[in-house]
Amino acid sequence: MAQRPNIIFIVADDLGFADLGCYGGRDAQFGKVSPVIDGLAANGLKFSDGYSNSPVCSPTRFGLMTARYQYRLRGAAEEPINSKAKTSTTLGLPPSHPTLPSLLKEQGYRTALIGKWHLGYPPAFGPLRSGYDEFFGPMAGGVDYFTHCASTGDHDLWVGEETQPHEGYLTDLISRKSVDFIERMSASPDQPFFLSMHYTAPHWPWETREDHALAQDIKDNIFHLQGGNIHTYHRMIHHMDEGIGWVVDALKKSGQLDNTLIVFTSDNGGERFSDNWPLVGGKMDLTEGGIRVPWIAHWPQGIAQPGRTTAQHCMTMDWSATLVELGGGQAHADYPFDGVSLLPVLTSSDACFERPMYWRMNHRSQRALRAGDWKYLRVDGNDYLFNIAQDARERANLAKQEPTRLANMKAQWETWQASMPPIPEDATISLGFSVKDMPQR
Ligand SMILES: [Ca+2]
Repeated sequence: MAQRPNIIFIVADDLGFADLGCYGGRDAQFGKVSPVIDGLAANGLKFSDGYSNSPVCSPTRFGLMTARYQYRLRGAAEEPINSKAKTSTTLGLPPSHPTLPSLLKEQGYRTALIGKWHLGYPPAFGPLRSGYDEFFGPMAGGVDYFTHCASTGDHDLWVGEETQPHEGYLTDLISRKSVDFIERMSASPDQPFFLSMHYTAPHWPWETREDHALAQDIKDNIFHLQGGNIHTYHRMIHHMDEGIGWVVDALKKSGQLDNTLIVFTSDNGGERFSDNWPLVGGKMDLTEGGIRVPWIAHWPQGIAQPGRTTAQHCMTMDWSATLVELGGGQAHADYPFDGVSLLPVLTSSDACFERPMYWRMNHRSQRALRAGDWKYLRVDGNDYLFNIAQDARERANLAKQEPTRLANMKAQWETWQASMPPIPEDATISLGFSVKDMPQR
């Protein structure tokens, strides 16, 4: 086998299904929103039916780190982990658990997380305790782009296990630190690297690179319910896209682009300014808009027939399993993967396999199963059945037309549910806003 590829795994925060041009997103007032990412898709592989492990931040990140259903870990029952976790010794990713970076590190990869962690705080938890050699970024669920303070007002930009002040717009800091990492790694090209780039963009607060003055106005409530618009939102995505362009340039310059796998996705469906067309729902929902997200892979030396789109079903933890396999590793015997490797789909242009996927949410007692063209969905005690291949918008409920199929899928979901720990009694749900702040559809 040739030299194992470098891996760069890019996660946007709350980016919706159709926010990118290559997923049908509209242009901004200033032009193309995501030309660099669109270019990666055009020269790589795009997934039409890829999902996140959860419709909310930290649960998806547990799935990403462990390659297992996040429901297996107590911390992942928080929807999402909030600031009260700061002193907790249970609400985080246990350092004893094997992770995507730790399994790659065992195979000789140099590992870094540049960007958001959101899986618990030191001293109980932290990226350096879970397989990363280096960490630069926030630990909280949301921080201001300029002050780098969390919603509590605490400064939350860390280098390793210490907070450190840095000047600048967070999206750009993440991009520049990533370029710096790539340049440093290129000094020893025989040893591959795994870089996690976890942008906070385009998550609230609604600040572009020019909006530093705004940071002072909203410092008491960075949920920023009185601000933002689609123009600001487009610009925030564009800043991230530019930064990914800097990373691609750094890879080209150091001769590493051809043998680097770049994966791009979002941690959950879009939030209030997002475009999720044609899907309904968004962050916190198990309708498609909450969980179907962009998945793009770019790897000139590895992807068969670049430029294609695949209908392969996948979710976040499948990518973790894929990357571990690609790096030559495997699951720890005590922590077998729930994720399924997608490597055949990358390296062969006609590979496609059955991949039933399960979700559950404490919020609104939601449950979902996507199996083939079909989806079983429960929200607020109501059961629905949709043919997603025909009706991704989930408006044509076929529950009455196909009662046997509904019953079978419901039973299948319940069998899966019985294999998972129950939702803990003390699990919390944190919503950033309600119908009092803005009207619901
Ligand atoms: Ca998120």
